[in-house]
Amino acid sequence: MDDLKAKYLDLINSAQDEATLEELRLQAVGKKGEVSLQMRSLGKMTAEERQVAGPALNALKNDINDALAMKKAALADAALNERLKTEWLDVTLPARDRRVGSIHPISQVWEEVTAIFADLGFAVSEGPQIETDWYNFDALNIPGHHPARAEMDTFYTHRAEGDNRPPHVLRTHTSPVQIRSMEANGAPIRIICPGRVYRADYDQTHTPMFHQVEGLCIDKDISMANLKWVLEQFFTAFFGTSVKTRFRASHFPFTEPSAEVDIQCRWEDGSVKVGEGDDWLEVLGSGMVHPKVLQAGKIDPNEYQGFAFGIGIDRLAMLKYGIPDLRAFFDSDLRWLRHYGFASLEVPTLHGGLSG
Ligand code: 2NL
Repeated sequence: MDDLKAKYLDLINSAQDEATLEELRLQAVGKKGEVSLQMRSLGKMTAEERQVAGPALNALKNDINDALAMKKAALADAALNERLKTEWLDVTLPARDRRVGSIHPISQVWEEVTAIFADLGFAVSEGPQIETDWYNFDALNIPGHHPARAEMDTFYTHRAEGDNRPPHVLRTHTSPVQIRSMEANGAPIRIICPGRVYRADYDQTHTPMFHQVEGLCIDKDISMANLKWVLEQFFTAFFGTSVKTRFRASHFPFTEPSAEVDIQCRWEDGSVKVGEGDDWLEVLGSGMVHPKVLQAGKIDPNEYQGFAFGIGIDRLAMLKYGIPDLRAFFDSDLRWLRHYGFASLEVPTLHGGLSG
């Protein structure tokens, strides 16, 4: 028994893995193991011999089982220490850099313009991009023979033979939203309508889809003076510097009188600086809403009058952020977007100078 004990404790001690330990367990104390065979021989012994050999064999079995358990725990410990040596992780390292998207300059300027007019008390109104020709043209005093209605400038939706619904167009301005607002809410009104508009035109300075923000202010005592003040407030907030405006007499079917508005600027090495110098840059159209347009919106022109204006958002973005090519806005070129885009947390605020 001492030989058996010495042999197995030695083998167990030098085992290098769990599989070897299991083999040793079977060899020693398994059903057909050496210790078990010895136990079977107890039956052939005399009662006195058995009284000595029985407890001794049991003790041997326990010693071997204890040694197996201890060695197993030691092997597991060693394996864990080995893993801890190779698999450690420095949780204090900074996180990996990840590419994040950016805000398109048009979205940025859209938000800036909205924030400024909201501060001036204008609500934001939006509407459908597919309109009937009544909302897009007739309600705005643009008659059937007007060149703006010609097929070449306007996208008309396809109509099947026998379709007797009114013709539908992709809106060519956001004015229909204002007509809908007049109809739905009546006067007084103080809204801006930013949105996508469509015209069949494509060259250096025109894309078939672009962005416009129109404004409408109607009440019992509104004049061109209010228009001029609002626009000067707007440009000064938008460009972050005081900007002079110049009104030039013009003509639109939906306003009377009408004015085109220029802002003060200076040209320098082929690029333009707004708010300094004594050149002028045309940026918007405006006027007093035509009585026929008020009537189309179910507002009594004898009781109410107001001003309206329209500005191109894309054009404003080019001016403010020095973007030279209009068409690049819609190329979805990632290098361009990363260069001209804004971080998503650069939320426009009035106190933050709007540009972030
Ligand atoms: C331009 C011209 C303008 C308006 C838009 C408007 C809307 C209603 C009634 C009257 Cl509902 N007018 N909008 C007025 C004058 C000019 O835009 O050249 N924009 C870039």
